[in-house]
Amino acid sequence: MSKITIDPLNRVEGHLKIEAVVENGIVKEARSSGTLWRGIERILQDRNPLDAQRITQRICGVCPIAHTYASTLNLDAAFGVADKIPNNAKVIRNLILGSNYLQSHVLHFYALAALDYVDVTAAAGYSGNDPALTQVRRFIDRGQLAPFFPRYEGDYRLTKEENLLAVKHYVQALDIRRDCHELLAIWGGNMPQSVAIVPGGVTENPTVDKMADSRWRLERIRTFLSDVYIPDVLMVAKRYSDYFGIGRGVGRYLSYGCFDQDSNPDLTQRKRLFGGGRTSIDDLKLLPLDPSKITEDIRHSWYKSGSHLNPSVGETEPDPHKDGAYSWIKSPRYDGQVYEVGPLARQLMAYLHGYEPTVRAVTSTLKYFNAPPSALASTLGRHAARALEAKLVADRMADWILELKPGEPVHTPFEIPEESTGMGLTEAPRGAVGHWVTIKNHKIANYQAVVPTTWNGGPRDDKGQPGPFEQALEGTKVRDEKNPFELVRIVRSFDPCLACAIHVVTPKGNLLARYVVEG
Ligand code: NFE
Ligand code: MG
Repeated sequence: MSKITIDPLNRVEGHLKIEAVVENGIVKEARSSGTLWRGIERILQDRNPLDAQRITQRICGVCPIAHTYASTLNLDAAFGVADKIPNNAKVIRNLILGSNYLQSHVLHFYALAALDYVDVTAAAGYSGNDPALTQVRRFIDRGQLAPFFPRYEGDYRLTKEENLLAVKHYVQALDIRRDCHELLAIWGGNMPQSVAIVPGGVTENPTVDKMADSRWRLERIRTFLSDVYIPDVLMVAKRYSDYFGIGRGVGRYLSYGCFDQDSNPDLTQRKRLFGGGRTSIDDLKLLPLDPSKITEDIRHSWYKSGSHLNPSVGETEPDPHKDGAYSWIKSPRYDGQVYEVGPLARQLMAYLHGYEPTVRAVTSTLKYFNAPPSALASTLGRHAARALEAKLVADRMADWILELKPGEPVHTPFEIPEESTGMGLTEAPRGAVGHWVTIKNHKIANYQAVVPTTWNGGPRDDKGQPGPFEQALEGTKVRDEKNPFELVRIVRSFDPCLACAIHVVTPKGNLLARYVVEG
């Protein structure tokens, strides 16, 4: 028996530790641990409720829009304007969230995950005239190998030509991400930390100029998604097709649904582009979602708050020396059961709701790989779902832009009530995100956020059931314990973000950097 420790696991957005106990080459027990604390919920106490929209975005620079959207749905409900959002505002909110999805999915595949499959050293000695490959070759020649190294060795399977193509696309993806941010900024003002999505609507008015500007930027992104991102995922999937059978995990999926299409104040009934619900990969039946059944366990987390509480009455009391705890992440559960969230969960739900483009995409992908639906519950299934979703979102965004009506309202005024409660459920790029607020004396009395990486990366719950990362790792065959490719590929397929799940502190007060401002 031996133990593999991978710490930090992430390429960017660190502080996730994975420990795996391996016996006879198989992972017998895995532990997922968030190693730094997040205190956003406590920071929000006693503040003006409107601060939630600004402060919760600071949870993360990758998905701040998911937090501005969830906090705003939360405040729309608490302020009594959830059913009064003008159509223009609904569309602009969706365009901002959609742009954030696109940059996040492209970032994940190229910058965070693809290097587990692509051998960048193929660019060493490159003598052709492609500028991107020449640039990478210069980095390699100078020995400037980050972010490509350190890495695990021994399982790179693409041909030299395929590797070169993927490295070229890695560089191209950086430009496409900038396009996504610029597209977002047309409607959201800036990225990260947009100020445009506010309770009652948005702060940006549609104009013909902005609509035209968005359309041509979006077209460039759509071309990249169709001609580069999806073919690259298929190329990797062909060479590593055994990963359709690796990293299955819990096999139960949950999504709140996202991209609002009407203003039903009951978010579980609101019409959304991708409908919400729950399902299991084994029977693929669409099950309803009742948010009162969501709880967070803390038996193995460094908190002394009550356990198994619904987030509407959730608590965040740290206890850094607690016996038996091994993570700062809590363990969200639905009706006591473990669920995976993310693009795969969303697209399974969209499939079950009968969303035609998803049905077509899923059917043709399974046919292409001659695979049964159960193959989707896997490392490659998560990558495929994310890439397909990016295209489906971008396609709809092209239509949404044309639904905007310059000159029509974008906002409904509100007053902050003395007492109220709210709940905001939507989907971040990485999965289900929920914010809950209690307002007393016009101020925030309690605020709770339960985010995708809390669902996926949490530790064992009060009953000892392992979280989704842990379940996906347990039972995995590790070929070479010094190069545990299988484990990093599995966890990275979820696209973990630890800043979202918990927030950064420097417990010893270390000096990180000193800045001198001159002038
Ligand atoms: Ni920091 Fe986030 C997303 C949210 S993940 S990226 O997507 O909410 O936990
Ligand atoms: Mg929380």
